[in-house]
Amino acid sequence: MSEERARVAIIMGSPNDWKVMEAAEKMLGELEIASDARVISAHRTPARLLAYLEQAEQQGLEVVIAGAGMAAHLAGVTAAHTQLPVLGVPLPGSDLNGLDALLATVQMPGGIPVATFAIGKAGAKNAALFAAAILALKDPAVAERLAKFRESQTAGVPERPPRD
Ligand code: RP5
Repeated sequence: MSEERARVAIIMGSPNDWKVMEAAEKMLGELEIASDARVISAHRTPARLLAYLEQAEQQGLEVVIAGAGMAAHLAGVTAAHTQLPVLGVPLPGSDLNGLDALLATVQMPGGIPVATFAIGKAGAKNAALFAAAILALKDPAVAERLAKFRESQTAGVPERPPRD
């Protein structure tokens, strides 16, 4: 967590998830958005999850990115306990390569939504960009940095494929 007040929570079910979820922190950092990364499991540390969510809004958090693998309940349980937007990132690593987590995260029954992203690092990065887009609605400085990121990304795409 940077010294600035965190606006985006990045929670994950296991320390083993960090190698993927750090992509979210990195992307937010590039956009100068402070985040708070925590290991919180819906299964193994349910009390920690409730305690964290109880104080999330008071602490100034505006979006929660939740990454989990296997029977990935973290994003859904998080969404059940907060009205903050919850962005779910299904994580690979299981024998099913994250397809299990994708289905568990995306197949929320009607009533409690979880916005679900791609499996793995691409999902973690896009969840960060989506969090930025949410903040940008009311924060022109974030909107400007997001626009610059996209411009620079576009400029970085070559017109022809590389040849050896
Ligand atoms: C989930 O179970 C975690 O998000 C992790 O992706 C998966 C396996 O956890 P570990 O056994 O690697 O700690 O809750």
